[in-house]
Amino acid sequence: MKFPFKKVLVTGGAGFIGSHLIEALVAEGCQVTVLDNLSSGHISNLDSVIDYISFCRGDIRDLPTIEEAARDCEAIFHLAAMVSVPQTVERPLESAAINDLGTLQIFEAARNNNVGCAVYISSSAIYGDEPQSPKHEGMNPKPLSPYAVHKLSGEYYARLYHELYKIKTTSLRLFNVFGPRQDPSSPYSGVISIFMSKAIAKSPPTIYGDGNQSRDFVYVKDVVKACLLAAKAENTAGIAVNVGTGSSLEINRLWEMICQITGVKIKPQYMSPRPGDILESVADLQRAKSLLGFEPEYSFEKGLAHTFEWYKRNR
Ligand code: UD2
Repeated sequence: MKFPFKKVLVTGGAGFIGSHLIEALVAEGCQVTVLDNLSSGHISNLDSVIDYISFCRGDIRDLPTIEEAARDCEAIFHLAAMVSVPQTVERPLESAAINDLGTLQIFEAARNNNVGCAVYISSSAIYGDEPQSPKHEGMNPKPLSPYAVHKLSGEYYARLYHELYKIKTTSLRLFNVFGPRQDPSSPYSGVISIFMSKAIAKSPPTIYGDGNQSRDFVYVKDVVKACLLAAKAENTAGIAVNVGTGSSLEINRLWEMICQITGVKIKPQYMSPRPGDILESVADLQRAKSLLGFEPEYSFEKGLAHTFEWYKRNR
């Protein structure tokens, strides 16, 4: 099925995931407006598409700016957020203003501009440390951080905006996303981006805890595919859907694989576990498969190989 929307808005489009999504939308022939305040994204992430998009530097806390960016759009992909969980623990009010109220403003701008479709990027964080595994969408949410509370409230707004105003909203609960352009510069960056840059620099990584904790690592191109499927889907309005791979990998094994691919042999340093770190996180993909027709295309090894190529070129 051809992509049904011509003019679309992507919030947070200069970020890691957003920039990959925009490349795909441009390839689909869409006119893309990007709204990003560049607080964590980089304009250089958009180098390959900058001549084909309209870039608006602005903040989702500012409703008139969003209204302007959303004008005449048929669909919105809402990715802009304060993305670091520990940052939201330190600054819960700022997180609420961005991740909660900012999200509500996106839906409100959609309503005011008659935008018919919105894809909202949520997170597996909403499951918290619920021990049941794999995590399925019918489970009770157990948010453990302001980030998770705000992502969950975004999902509730998404559902409300479908029920009250008939906007076709879908929430995607992303598991651990990795790939080219993920920024390794903060201690709270994704573990793969940190381990890659450590391996390339030939320095030992830190593993928090015993390294037996595991994660469902999904390659960014598969996340993009899920976003496009969600925009096209007819049967996901008001619903939240997991996006992962359905398999998990232990952090110790992850470092071994990164050593293999980068050709280094370095022992990791171990430190005490991070407070609140969850032991096992893996997505149940039944809903994604049945409602979106989503099936991840990239094996972990293939995704890691592409990621390595990028970090080598851009270290
Ligand atoms: C991810 C998301 C977060 C939220 C959460 C939901 C990222 C960056 N964060 O947090 O936004 O959605 O999932 O539960 O995707 N680790 C090390 N050494 C390091 C860095 C990390 O051992 O240098 C461990 C860390 O303790 C954890 C695992 O690797 O057990 C994954 O860490 P992460 O920060 O990549 O992601 P996570 O799952 O904490």
